[in-house]
Amino acid sequence: NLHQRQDSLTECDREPIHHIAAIQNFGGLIAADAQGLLAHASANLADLLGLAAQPGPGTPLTAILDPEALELIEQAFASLAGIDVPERRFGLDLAGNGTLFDCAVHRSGDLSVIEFEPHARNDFADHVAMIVPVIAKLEALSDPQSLCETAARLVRQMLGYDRVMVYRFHPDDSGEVVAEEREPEMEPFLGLRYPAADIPRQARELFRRNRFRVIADMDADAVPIIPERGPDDTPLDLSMSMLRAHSQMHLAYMRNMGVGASLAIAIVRHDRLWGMISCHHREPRLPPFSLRTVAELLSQTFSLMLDRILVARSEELRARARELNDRLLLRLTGGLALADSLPLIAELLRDAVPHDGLSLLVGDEYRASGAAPDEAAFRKIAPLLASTLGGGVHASNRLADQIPEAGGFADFAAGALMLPLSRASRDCLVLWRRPLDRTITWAGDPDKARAAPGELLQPRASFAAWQEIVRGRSTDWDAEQCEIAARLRRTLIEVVLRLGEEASRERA
Ligand code: BLA
Repeated sequence: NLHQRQDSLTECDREPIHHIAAIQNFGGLIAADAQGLLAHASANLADLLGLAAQPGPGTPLTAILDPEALELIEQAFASLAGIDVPERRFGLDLAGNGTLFDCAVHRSGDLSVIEFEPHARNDFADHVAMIVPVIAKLEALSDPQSLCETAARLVRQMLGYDRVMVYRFHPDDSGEVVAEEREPEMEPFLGLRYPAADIPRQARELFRRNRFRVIADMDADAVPIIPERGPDDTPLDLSMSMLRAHSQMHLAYMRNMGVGASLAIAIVRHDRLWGMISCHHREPRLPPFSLRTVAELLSQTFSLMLDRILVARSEELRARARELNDRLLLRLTGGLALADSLPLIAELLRDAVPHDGLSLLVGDEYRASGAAPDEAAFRKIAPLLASTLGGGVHASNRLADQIPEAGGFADFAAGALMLPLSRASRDCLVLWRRPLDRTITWAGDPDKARAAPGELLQPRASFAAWQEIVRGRSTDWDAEQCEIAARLRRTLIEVVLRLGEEASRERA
């Protein structure tokens, strides 16, 4: 069972990635307590700042940092807004020796964390200059797909990775590459699906909070944080760090994908991960912090635009569904037989609730369209629907899990959205969806996609595993689609009731 599999915590889900006690080697980290005394530092601190020796815990920051820089850093801490976004200061002469650094500061528990990396002196103004035209290009768009495609193009123009993808999460936490820009010789990933397990639960939660990830070099040695554990015997919490070193599992996965450097930006909508912009490069790569900050701004604009487009679109769909509902009601009360209303119902649902087939059973009459079981097959399951699934709207991505008799037509009608039309009878409308493994094709050589156990860190193997999980399942019916279907059901029930009353009045 898909949901059982997802609910069972795996080893991957348990790895405490925020306590890794190491950072990537392109920057340095200082964590100080409320008294301004050093609590932790990355082992490369002396090197980066040109100090005579690595300062130990308890060293006052005033003995490490230049007073002017420290003042600016303190101002940055004072500006922290209490939200999970670091304050940034560019071009600080941290040690007062003329070497400039770009800095990000945030608080981790009681500690104040300063992260820094060499300043990108020459390109700084160029990065600022990109902002307005890039936002203007995104603002002009009005549908999600062109928003994703434009974002992929702009991010690739801006950051220059070999591959930039917009990756969209589905309700079951699996994901799909919905837009891609890549070097021509790179194998296309567009349309590929990945199982939920490729981003373990805690990594997902961390990614939702700390939305910007860069891995500069998959093969670089991480730099330890010293001491590894603080006075309370726990490692520094690196949840909001920008330099944190990454899990070896993830690095292995990326290497297996042929990725030498990556950058990932989470797209969050309604507090949930909607998707991400994921960049891959074959060689090590690190865009300067100022450029990463512009990319972050682009992704925030993307999120706002996406929300605007999706809200407008769902209002439009609902309005259209209401209108068609009214038309249906009018035709039905005007004498159209319920059983003959299937084409109108199909039109009503076409855009609002995508489906591949419909079944309608009213009294003795069965009508079907598209990928739907024939009358004999449907009549076999009809008595079981209400008894097994209850009287309300029921959504399933594999009906055969609940009703084994539905297995007979599951190769073309696997998922079902069931709308019972009366308590007493078997009348019902069912929307069908094809199984995913019949509708999605693997872009590469399918023979390479067979997973052997233990190979799951290979993306092809992982994709094959995903195909195994979804075998015989349709896409999920989302909440909005169920709501539109429920509204249609109320209309139909109203008609059934009204016709029933009229019939009994005629009899009386
Ligand atoms: C993290 N895995 C991630 C992240 C992404 C992916 C986006 C978080 C962002 C990041 O840190 O880069 C997965 N990236 C993808 C996918 C694509 C992509 C699917 O570009 C598709 C194009 N990963 C596994 C398995 C494990 C695993 C089986 O596949 C189990 C051990 C682990 N993934 C794993 C871990 C992290 C991760 C531990 C967190 C890494 C960290 O933050 O330290």
